[in-house]
Amino acid sequence: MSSDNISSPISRDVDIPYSTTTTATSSGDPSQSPPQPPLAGVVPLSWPPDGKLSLEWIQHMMSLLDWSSRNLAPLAFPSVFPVPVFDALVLTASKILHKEPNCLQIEILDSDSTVVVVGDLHGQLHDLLFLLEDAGFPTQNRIFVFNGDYVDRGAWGLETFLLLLAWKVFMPHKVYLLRGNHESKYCTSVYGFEKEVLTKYGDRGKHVYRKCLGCFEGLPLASIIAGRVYTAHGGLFRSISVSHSKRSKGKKNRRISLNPETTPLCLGSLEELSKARRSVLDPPWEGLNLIPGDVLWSDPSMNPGLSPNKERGIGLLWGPDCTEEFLKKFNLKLIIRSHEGPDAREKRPGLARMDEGYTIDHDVESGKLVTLFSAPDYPQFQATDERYNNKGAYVVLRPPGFDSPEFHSFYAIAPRPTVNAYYDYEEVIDSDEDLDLASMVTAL
Ligand SMILES: [Mn+2]
Repeated sequence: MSSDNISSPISRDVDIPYSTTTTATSSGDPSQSPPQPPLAGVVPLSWPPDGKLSLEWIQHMMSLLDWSSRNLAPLAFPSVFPVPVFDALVLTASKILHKEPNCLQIEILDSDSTVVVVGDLHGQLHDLLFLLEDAGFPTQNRIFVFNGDYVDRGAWGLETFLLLLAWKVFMPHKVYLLRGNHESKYCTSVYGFEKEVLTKYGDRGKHVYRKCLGCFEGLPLASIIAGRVYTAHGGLFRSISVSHSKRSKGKKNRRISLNPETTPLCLGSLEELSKARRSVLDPPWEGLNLIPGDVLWSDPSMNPGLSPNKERGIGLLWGPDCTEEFLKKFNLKLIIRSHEGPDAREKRPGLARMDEGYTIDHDVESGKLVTLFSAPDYPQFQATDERYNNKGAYVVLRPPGFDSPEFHSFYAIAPRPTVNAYYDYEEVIDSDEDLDLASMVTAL
């Protein structure tokens, strides 16, 4: 892996303490290089002695991550973000996240509060930094809901995830982080995040990766904003019907019918969602615990009904009739889901392209279904010269109804710092189709 512009002059005006004479060099694959001493002149981030993060601390962290992504080799990352700081941040965030319910109820108490919803980010740190400036930082009356897929594909998944964890720790009731399908062991082993972590943290990489996976397990699955808007990474989910055999005098010997060929699929309820077991490294595609996999992997379709999502190998496809049923049943007006970028949408005739970072997929009697994708110029690494050049978008929801989404599209930060990918993007398929279930079994 080549060094990423170490010798180029620092072009951004960042107010972090560092020595302008500091250089780091690497040649060849940094994961093969010997351990590096801390860089002279770089002041690493330190965890506040009282454990309380401040806005200044987070702003400093943002500057530092931006600077290091432009000026340091990946393997020098611990020089700015030492393992003890990583440990403290992830432990503090994990404790908060694991206590949250599967489906967050985000009540808006302040009449002038707005809610910003963000879709897939996929390690595109600089675009996230832009988004936060453009939308405005989280505040007491600006709530953020992130819809998952923070890592993989892009080269700064670790920075992206850690920054979001810091905001979560600083404002736990104003910043909400939902789980995406990429916050899993299987996806991160295929699409780059695992290798990114091992490269950046060297001999502590396995420890750091394991802690990230533990944190992913704690991420909630969905949210309901102001009682009106349902958000989740993939979307809707099935009912898990369990029929009890009457022969066994009500004892444990129950008969469970799970074969989708024989059991008609029907939509699950919010109560079922609340009872699902989300703390799994990879959501199962078979067995009893199917709701997390559906919520994280499903896609809308223009065909009516619910059906297995054969393209993905996990999750469901649901039609406009299901959107209507779900909205009506739970008195909702809007569904905001993410999960499909320009590459996925290119292969889905009948559904709109992702050029603007959002699409309105279902427009039904009770409300709408929106797909929101916040990674512009995605994926970062592409094998062809012809890029999608998609914009990213975020949604602002305003009182009193919070159900008329205001879309904000934005271009990618250009140029991106030059770095190498952490996965073989010429070999690994573009979108998440054809999930390799066999390798997922071994990944478990
Ligand atoms: Mn996804």
